[in-house]
Amino acid sequence: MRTSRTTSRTTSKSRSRHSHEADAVTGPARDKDAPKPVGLPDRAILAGRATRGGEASITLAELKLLAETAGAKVRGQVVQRRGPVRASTFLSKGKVEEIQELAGEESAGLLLIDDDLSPGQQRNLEKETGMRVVDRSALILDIFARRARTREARLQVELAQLEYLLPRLTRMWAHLGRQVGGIGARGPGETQLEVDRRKIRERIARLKRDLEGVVRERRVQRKARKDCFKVSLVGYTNAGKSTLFNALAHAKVYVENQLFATLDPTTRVIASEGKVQLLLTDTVGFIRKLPAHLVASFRATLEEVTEADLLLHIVDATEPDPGAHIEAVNSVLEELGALHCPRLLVFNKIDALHDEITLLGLRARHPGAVFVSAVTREGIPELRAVIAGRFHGDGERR
Ligand SMILES: Nc1nc2c(ncn2[C@@H]2O[C@H](COP(=O)(O)OP(=O)(O)OP(=O)(O)O)[C@@H](O)[C@H]2O)c(=O)[nH]1
Ligand SMILES: [Mg+2]
Repeated sequence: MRTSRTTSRTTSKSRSRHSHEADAVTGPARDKDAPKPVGLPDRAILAGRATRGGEASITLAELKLLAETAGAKVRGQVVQRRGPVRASTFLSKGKVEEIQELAGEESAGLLLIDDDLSPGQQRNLEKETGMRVVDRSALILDIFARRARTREARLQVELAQLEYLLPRLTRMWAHLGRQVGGIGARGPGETQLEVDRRKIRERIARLKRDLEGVVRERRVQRKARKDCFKVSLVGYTNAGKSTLFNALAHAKVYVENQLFATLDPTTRVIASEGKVQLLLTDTVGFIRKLPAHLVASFRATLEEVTEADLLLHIVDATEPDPGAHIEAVNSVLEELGALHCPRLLVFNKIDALHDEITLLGLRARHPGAVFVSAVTREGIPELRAVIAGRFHGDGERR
């Protein structure tokens, strides 16, 4: 079996970006029967399985970004390229040993898995490695919990976290509850982790009721907008949706070079024709394997997307594999039941694309797409014209 093991350090850029969060990554108190942690709780080893071809390197690069966003210090990675899935631990025995060795060398106490683990696999891996094990869904949920600012976002994230936690709430979890913190354990808060399943279920029911209220409020808002032409920005996280929103709406929503900068939708009127207004909405970004619980609980927010008259699918043109991002976004849209909405592909960040051949390739492969830079505003007039064309076309049909 071929081994791929590389050690990597966080870049100075990401270090500075997350330095204020680094202290947030604290390890949980461990079950007294579990092996002692081998290293520091925020020093992480990434591990994954390659499915086809070299796919693992791309998804692991993304996992590294997620890990750094959550404040972890990535010290290395282990990839299993071949061999059957070992049901008990997801990774082979050899790979688990390799992880232990690397974790020992790097004093890493956190193991991040680039996939979703069953509760049993997670427990077994924790036992075998002596590390705290966090899977991809838990890591994404943790980042969402850090980003959630409004009541609506907090309700949605907490619901998703508790749904994720419920099947994992073994006696060990309950025992750990009092002091649990750090990546993958944030949000529900200490008190929720101390209570038993019944209480968690009650809390879930309560959150669902509260969210129904939010859904009703949003429906009322949307009813008032039913005659408007609604355009929503969708796309992979960090593609530049909010920057483009600001450019098109002369707004100032939060933009940052980080994953999931936006959680709450913002809507602005960007044009009008007689009584009909053209509304533009910016919303949460997508990613590969977005946890199903998260998609389910963000449904209220994402209804803005499913009811759009036009979806602007923003793609970062500088991505090494934009096709994979487009597919990932389409699969979330499918999950939301939004594939029926008319869509327009918009490649953004063309100012940062120094290779003419790449641009020509993208243009040839996506003949209907628009190419813009939200930063230099190149292509923005064309984009406005295309949106206006759809708006007027729609107006004539109404
Ligand atoms: N070079 C270049 N950078 C851009 C462009 N548009 C956005 N960016 C940068 O890309 C990063 C992400 O931008 P955002 O607008 O926050 O991206 P987003 O899609 O809203 O991201 P999330 O809300 O996190 O999903 C920021 O650092 C922006 O400055 C562009 O046209 N060119
Ligand atoms: Mg954004």
